[in-house]
Amino acid sequence: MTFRKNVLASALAVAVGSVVAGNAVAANPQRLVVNLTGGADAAAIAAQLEAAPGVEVVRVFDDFNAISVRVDADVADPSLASLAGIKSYELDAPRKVLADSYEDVTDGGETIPWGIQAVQAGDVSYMGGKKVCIVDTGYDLGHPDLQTVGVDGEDEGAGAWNGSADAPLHYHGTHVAGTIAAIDDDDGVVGVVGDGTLDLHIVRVFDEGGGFVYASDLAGAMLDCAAAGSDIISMSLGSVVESRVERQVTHKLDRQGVLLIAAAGNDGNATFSYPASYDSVVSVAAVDNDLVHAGFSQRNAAVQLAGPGVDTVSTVPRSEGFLYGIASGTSMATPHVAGVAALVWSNVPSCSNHELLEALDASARDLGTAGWDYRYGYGLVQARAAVDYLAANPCN
Ligand SMILES: [Ca+2]
Ligand SMILES: [Ca+2]
Repeated sequence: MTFRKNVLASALAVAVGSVVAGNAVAANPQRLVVNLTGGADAAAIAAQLEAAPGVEVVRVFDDFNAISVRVDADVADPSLASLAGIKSYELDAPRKVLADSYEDVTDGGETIPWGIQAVQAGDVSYMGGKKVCIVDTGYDLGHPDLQTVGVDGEDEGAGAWNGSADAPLHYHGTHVAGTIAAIDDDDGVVGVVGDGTLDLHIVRVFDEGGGFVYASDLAGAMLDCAAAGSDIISMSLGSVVESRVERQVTHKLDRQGVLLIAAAGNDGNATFSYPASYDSVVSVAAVDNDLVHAGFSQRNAAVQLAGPGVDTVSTVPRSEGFLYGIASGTSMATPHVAGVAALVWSNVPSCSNHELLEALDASARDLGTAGWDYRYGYGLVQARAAVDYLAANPCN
């Protein structure tokens, strides 16, 4: 008991004093994840925590032995750590978007962005029936180049998923969405699935500043995606600190058949970024339009596939005063892979998430040193080649 008390006391002390150094975002000092012992009654413990001064329960993860809490360390009683069923506390890790600002682009008829061509999106027809969940800054519903039907969403504490006067949209999520599904018409841009029939589920986790959220919020968002029936989750976000509950959620959803895809990170080094670097998540690196690895794109053993992520033209919210913008980041590479996954999977609906991914890996365009490497993973994702691969190697 004393040990547990000390754990909470030190966690609170760390929480109060902590600012993450360097280029990482500062951790909010007041968010923790409470890890429970196996078999503990999460709801009962959550009720006890909620009743304590200075503690607010944010989310109860019934299936994962965890509770995320907001703690006022000046008020909370460290002896709370001695509650039966509590194993440990950890700081809730920050997660941020993985692109900087964009530059506006003047619309002059329809442009097929270079990345859409590079992944062979135009060479495969979308056959319907797939839903992509975008966990991001929201979606400009009503943008002239984005779907208004087949789209729904929810707010995870950051404002309306489609924006509102008091919670306007940061550009990032709408840009990501356009890469996946901008409409193939005579105007603007086109996404990987351009026929306007892809099902989209939008979970808004970032506010209008596009700052950061907590790993437990992201874990909750992934569960929201799955509950909405999503086949694929696209996450253009991440950071360096692992999270137990986030990892467990990715493993569970992967076993349920969901394909999880996330950005490898923009720090230009070999560190692992999460959620991308969990075993159950596809980590996506960025290449430029010469198909050369982008200097900012993290290189490590977790990188699995590469996507176009430099000078990507896509949609931005109308509230920005423009319709289109150009941006770079592993944030831009990720939706190319998510879109290709949906496109290919719609042609082979009997394939599991693992079978689909094996085909995307096997059919990727090898870049850099021969075979898998830590800059490009298996290489640039290729829609046509993946469909051909699956015709020759059908799923059971
Ligand atoms: Ca268009
Ligand atoms: Ca290679």
